[in-house]
Amino acid sequence: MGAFIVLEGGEGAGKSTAVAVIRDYLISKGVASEDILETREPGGTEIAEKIRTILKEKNPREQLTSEAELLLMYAARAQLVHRVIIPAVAQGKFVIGDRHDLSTVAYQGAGRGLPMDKIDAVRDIAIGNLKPDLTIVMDIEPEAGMRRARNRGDLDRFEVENIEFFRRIRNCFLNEAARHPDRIKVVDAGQDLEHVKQSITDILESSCICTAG
Ligand code: T5A
Repeated sequence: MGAFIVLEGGEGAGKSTAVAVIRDYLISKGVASEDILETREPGGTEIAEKIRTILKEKNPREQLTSEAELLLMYAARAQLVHRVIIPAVAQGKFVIGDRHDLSTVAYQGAGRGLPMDKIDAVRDIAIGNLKPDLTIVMDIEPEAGMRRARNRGDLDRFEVENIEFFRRIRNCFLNEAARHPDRIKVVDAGQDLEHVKQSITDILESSCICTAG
């Protein structure tokens, strides 16, 4: 049957960790591992990964504008959606996305302050009305998420933003989840790993995803 499941959230929320939980869940339901694809955004194709490098690197000689950032995010997403996600789901595969479109609403919309009507217009060109079957927002206090990110090492161009930027992003994720409770679920990502895993499994069990395989 196939599905597109997305993890969203702030820095250091544990999205990459959660991808593995979803993969294990699908396998426990009888989905073959070759029918599960993991993607990350920005990135996930050869061209999109090149765009990711531009987006993440700190360049002291030239600051990326918010407008260019938005367009590059959608250029990368268009490659991934049309080259990977849509064909895979059409073949009955499961795609687990480490970030997708809601990140743009949160980071470029709430974070950078770009108007939503402009974001909607670019999205329409890039990916049309594609929507994930299920989005799980890994919610964590920005201070705690940044502590985890800092422990991992070097900070990228986004991670050096101030805490207010990340507070706006967090509020946006939570507001979007409140507006669309049928397709966007929230996990308290500040819990220990075992509880996080259980919360994700509970969400998958109660969604149509559990009828897979
Ligand atoms: N961006 C992206 C936009 O601005 N707009 C967009 O449209 C898109 C798609 C991507 C950047 O691009 C921005 C957002 C990002 O700033 P990235 O490197 O992919 O850059 O950044 P993140 O997606 O934020 O990845 P991170 O690795 O920072 O966060 P994760 O994946 O949420 O966290 P994870 O799983 O790596 O965990 C972080 C650390 O915490 C530990 C892990 O072991 C790890 O060390 N951890 C826990 N520790 C204790 N308890 C738990 N429950 C834990 N869960 C994880």
